Amino acid sequence: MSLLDRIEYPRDLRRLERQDLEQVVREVRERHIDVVAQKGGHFGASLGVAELTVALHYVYDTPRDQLIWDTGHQAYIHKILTGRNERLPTIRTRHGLAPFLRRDESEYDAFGAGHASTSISAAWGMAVGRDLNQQDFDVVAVIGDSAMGCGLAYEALNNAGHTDRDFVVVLNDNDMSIGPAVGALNKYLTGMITAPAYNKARKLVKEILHRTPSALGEVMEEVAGRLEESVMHMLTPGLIFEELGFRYVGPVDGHDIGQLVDTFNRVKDMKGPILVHAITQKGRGFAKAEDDPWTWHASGPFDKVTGKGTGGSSGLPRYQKVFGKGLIELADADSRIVGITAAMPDGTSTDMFQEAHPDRYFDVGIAEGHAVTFAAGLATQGVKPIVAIYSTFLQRAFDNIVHDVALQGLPVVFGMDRAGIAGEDGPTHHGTLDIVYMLSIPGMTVTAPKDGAEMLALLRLGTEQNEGPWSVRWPRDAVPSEVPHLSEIPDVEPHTWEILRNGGDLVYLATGTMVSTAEAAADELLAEGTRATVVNCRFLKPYDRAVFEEMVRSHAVVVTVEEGQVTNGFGAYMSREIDALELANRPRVVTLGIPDRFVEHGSRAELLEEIGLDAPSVASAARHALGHDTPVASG
Ligand SMILES: Cc1ncc(C[n+]2csc(CCOP(=O)(O)OP(=O)(O)O)c2C)c(N)n1
Repeated sequence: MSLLDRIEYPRDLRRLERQDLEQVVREVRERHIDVVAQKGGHFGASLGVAELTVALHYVYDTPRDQLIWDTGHQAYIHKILTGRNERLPTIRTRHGLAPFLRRDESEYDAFGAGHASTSISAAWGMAVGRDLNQQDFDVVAVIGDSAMGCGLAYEALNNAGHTDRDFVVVLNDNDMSIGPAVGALNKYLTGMITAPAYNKARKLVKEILHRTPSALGEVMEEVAGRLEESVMHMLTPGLIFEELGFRYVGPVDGHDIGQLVDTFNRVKDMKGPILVHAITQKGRGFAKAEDDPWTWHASGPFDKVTGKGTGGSSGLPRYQKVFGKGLIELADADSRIVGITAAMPDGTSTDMFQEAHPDRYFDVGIAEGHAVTFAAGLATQGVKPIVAIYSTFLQRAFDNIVHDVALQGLPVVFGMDRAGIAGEDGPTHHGTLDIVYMLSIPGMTVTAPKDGAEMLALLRLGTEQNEGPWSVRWPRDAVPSEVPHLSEIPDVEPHTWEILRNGGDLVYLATGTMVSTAEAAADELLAEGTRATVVNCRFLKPYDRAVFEEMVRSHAVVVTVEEGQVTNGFGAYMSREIDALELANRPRVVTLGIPDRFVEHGSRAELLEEIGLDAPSVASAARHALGHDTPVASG
C-alpha cells in the first residue's frame, strides 16, 4: 500500500513521520503526472510546489489555518491531499472538479481563484477578519514570482506591512511566468540569488560568524546565528520586503522538504507579517517540463515516456494563431504598429510577433491595467498599439480603458481573446462581459467578427482609423474557414453589417461566433418552411443604422444572438434602439445570449448547448417567438 493510499485529508498526512514525507512528495508527483498525462490540464506549476504543498499541509492545521493559493493553477497536489484525489481525473470536465480553486468545492480552498495576484489581498482580509473576531489561526498566502509582479500584490503588501498582525506570505519563486518571467522585480530576485558575489558573501559571513570558539558556548552561537540573519538580510532579496515591513525568511530550497518543514515550524512561532522566499523549479520531477517549463505550463493528454501529445486536433487553425500571424502581417505593412501582452505571449500568440518584431513587442507581465495605460501613452506619440488580452483579464483594466484611453479619444486597438465561453477553464476564464463593458464606454467602437478573415480585416481597419478606441473579440476556438494572407482579405466598410440571407419571417441579428450558429438555425427553420433573414452585425457600436432600420421595419420578429451576457448586451442595446424608433408595429424582440449566472466549466460545445446558444436552441427560440412551437407529444 502506498502512503498516498493512506492520505485522504491533511490530518492523515500529519499522522505520518517526518521521514515519510519525501515518499509522499514522490507519490503525489507521480499521481499528478499520471492524471494530466491521461486527461490534460495545468502541469508544471503543481510539480514545482509538490514539497511546498506537502510541507504546508503538514505544518499548518488546515483547514482551520487558512491556506490561500494564488491563481490556483498550481493546486492539483493541494487537491490530491484534500479529499479530491479520487476525483482528480474529472478536473476541467463538465460536472467534474473545478480547474482552479473554489470555496464551494472544498473547505480547504480558503479563497476562490483563477485570476492571478489576489492571494495577498484576500489573505490580509482574512487575517484582519480573524483579529476582529478575536480568533486564533494562521493565514498563509502562496504567490508565484510572476503574480508578485502585479500591482495588486504591492497594494496588499503596502497595506499589510509594518503592522503587528500575524500573517504569512510564501513567495514561490521559480523564475517563470507561463513563459519567461519579465520585469525589474524578477531581475532583482533572480539577480541577487544567482549572483556569484551573493553566494560568496553568504559563505564568508557564515564562516566568520561561526568561527567563534565553541568554548564560548551556546549564547555566542545564538548571537552568531542572529547576526548572520541580519547580515544576510542585507545581502538577500529580502531587503525590498523588509523595507515594506515584512520579516523576510529565506531564500529556502523549495525542494528540500526537511528545510521547508523546519522553516514553517519556525515561522509559526514568529509574530507580525512574514515573507518566506522559496526557490523552486517549475516542472520539477518530469524531465521534459524541467527543460521546457513554458511548453509544459499546461498540456493536453500526453504519453508519459515520449512526452508527445495524444489528443487530436482539428484541421483549421485557432483564432489566436490567425491573430498572431495577422499581427505580424499588419506590422510588416505599418511600422507604427506594436503588440502588447500581459504575460500571455503564447495564449494570445503574440510570441509569434515577438519573433518577427522583437523591438515592437511588449510583455508587461501580469499587469492588465498597466498594459492599457501604457498603450494610451504610446498612442499619444503616434504609435499604434494593439493590446492583446483575454476578455476576462481585461475586466481588470476597465477604468484604464475608460479614463486613460476612451476619455482621451486615443486610438488604441483592443484584441480580446477567449471572448465568450472559454470551455474547460470555467467561470473565471469565460469572457462573458466584454460586449457589455465595451458597449457602455462612450466613443468605443465595438466589433465581433464572424470568422478569421473578418477578424483581421477589422483589426486592420482599427489600426487605420485615428478617431478613438477600437475593440475586436474572438473566441477560444478554431476559425470556421481558411484565412488567406492579409493582403488578400477584402476591406470591411466601417460600421456596416452584412446581410447573409434574406428570409422575411424573422431576422437574426447575429454577432461574432453566433453568425454561423444563426445560419445553421436558419437552415433548420427553412426545412420546416420558415424563412429567416440572417444579418452579420460585425459592428455592435456604432452599428449599421440603414440596415438596422430596414430589418426592423420589415420583420415581425427580431432575434438578437450574442456570445456574451444577455443582460445589458447587444440585444438589450438593439431593443432600446428599436424602442427609440417608436414604430406603430414594433417587432417582437427576442434577445439570446449568456444567461445572468456564472457558467461552469466543460467543453465549449457542451456549455453552448446548456445555455441555449447552439443552433437547435437558436432555431427553437425563433420558432417560439413566431408561435410555431411543435406541441409536445403527451402520453
Ligand atoms: C489576471 C490574470 N492574468 C493572467 C493570468 C494567466 N496566468 C495564469 S498562471 C500565470 C503565470 C503565473 O506565474 P507565477 O505566478 O510565477 O506562477 P507559476 O506558474 O510560475 O508557478 C498567468 C500569467 C491570470 N490567471 N490572471
